[in-house]
Amino acid sequence: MFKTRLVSILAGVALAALAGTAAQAQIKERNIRVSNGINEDHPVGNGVAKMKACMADKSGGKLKLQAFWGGALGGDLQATQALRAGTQEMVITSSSPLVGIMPELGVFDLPFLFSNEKEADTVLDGAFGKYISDKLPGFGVVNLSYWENGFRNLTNSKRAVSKADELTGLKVRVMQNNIFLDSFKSMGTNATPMAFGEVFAALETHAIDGQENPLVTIDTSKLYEVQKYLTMTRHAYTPFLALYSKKLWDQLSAEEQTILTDCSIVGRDEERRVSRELNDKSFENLKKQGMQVSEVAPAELTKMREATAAVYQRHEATIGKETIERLKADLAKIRGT
Ligand code: TF8
Repeated sequence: MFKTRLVSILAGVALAALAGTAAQAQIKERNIRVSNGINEDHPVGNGVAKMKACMADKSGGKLKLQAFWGGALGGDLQATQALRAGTQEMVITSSSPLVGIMPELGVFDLPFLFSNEKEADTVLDGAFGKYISDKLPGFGVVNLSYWENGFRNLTNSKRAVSKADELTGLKVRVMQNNIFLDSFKSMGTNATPMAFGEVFAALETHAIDGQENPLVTIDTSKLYEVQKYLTMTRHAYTPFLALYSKKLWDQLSAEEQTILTDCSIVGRDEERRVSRELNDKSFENLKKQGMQVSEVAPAELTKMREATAAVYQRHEATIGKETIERLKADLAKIRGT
């Protein structure tokens, strides 16, 4: 009696192990390179660490994630082109520099679009995020999930800016797309597009006066060393896309694809959590490092919104009317308006 029970237990264990082996047989030893323009102490570092552990766990150590930081494999755009060519597996990139590749992505750069992180999460993790992600394979990349870059604020080395008209004439670096360029020109700055990797040096040599990025990036990329004034504009929310090369994705088994997708979500959740936690800490650190902070009064923010309102119409044809309308409809639903 005892013996037969033991035999059946052992048989069960053997079967389970076999099933495990069958799934693992669909997983090859792989080294997956993921590049990042920011530094490892940015919350993306926390997210990548979680994603890496998850992949090791689910693949029996076969799927390895190797991260490169500080633009070591090239900036956002360059790395994305490497994915499209199939010479690099992954990048965690802002959507904004990729607008030249897929114009619909410009929808996220429309000024003052999202009001808070919850709105961004709901839109990105919901039907609209999927609508955008479904188009990306047509451009040679697969979006595993949306991570967070965050709400952007303006910095400069010339003067404290708390009013809309104080922006006039400031030489501000913007990300490489026409929507950002138009928004900042519309607010009166002398805007110049530039890759992120060149920004620190350009600020240091005063080739430009200012730039705009989330507090966490201003902090972890040490922009406070070359920027004195911080203005809390929150003029745009940039998502990060966790992209995989479509060419290389198609060579993966279904099991490998599932592991990558699931683990990217584990990474995303951690990254967003740390990003929001670090936001306040970065704010304190920027002040401690000597930055002078200007809040923008609601009436002045309204002026900035008004100055940039026409950007929506001017780029509607390029982004696509349907894309903008879908997103606006989603936002209206979330806001209950
Ligand atoms: C920018 C972006 C960048 C990020 C980073 C390279 O200003 O916000 O800081 O995409 O990962 O170009």
